[in-house]
Amino acid sequence: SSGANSDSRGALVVLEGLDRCGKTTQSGRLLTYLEGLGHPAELWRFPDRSTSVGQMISSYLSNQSQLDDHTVHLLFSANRWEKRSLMETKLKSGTTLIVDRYSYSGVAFSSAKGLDFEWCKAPEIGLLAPDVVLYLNIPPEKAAERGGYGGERYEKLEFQRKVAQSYQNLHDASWKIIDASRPVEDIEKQLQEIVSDCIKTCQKGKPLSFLWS
Ligand code: T5A
Ligand code: NA
Repeated sequence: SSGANSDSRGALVVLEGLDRCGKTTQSGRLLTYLEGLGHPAELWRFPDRSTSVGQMISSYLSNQSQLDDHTVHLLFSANRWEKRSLMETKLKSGTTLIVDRYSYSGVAFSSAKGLDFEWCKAPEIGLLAPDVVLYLNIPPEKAAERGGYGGERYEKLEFQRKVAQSYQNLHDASWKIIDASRPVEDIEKQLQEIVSDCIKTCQKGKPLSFLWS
């Protein structure tokens, strides 16, 4: 059989990790892979800098504006909420979404600044839960060597060390820890296998679930 049934849907695949861990490189390759298989897929990223909320975030990240830590946390969350219904529509229509950063980034980066962990999680409650989180695990020192950090606000080694610790408190059953220090092609192959399995499960009618499940 095709494995598809009336509850068949696309998979919500999230890539997470420190700045420069290779998320963008790997999301692009995953999209190409799925397109090659003829599977409907789209590449999304957060922050989505194209919306008006996203533009406020972008200006903050590039140090062109200052915002209170709580305020920017809620903007990152609002930026996911404004895409939530489209996300659900796409998944239900059978499209797999490859998402570069999601709620885990929101909590990891804000709590690394010292904000309360549970307070950081609260505004994410009710967003769609990923079917799989691909955590690209890399030592902060090694990420910092890659092409050099640009000028963005969080691209500092000391801060990235704290973010790595925050991420450790966010693992759940949907996480796969990927060794991201390996060559691009090795990581790419491992991700293809994980995502193919994940898509099959969703095509068989695995229900959508919600954060923080
Ligand atoms: N943020 C985000 C929050 O605080 N709260 C939130 O809710 C969200 C969603 C912007 C910032 O916002 C924060 C987190 C971020 O600090 P962003 O725009 O996604 O987020 O910025 P970055 O994640 O920093 O994007 P980068 O482009 O820096 O990192 P990537 O995408 O992880 O890495 P990539 O693929 O661009 O690769 C980086 C370099 O390494 C090389 C690449 O060629 C490139 O030069 N590379 C490798 N080299 C060797 N071996 C490999 N396996 C390699 N893979 C890639
Ligand atoms: Na990126």
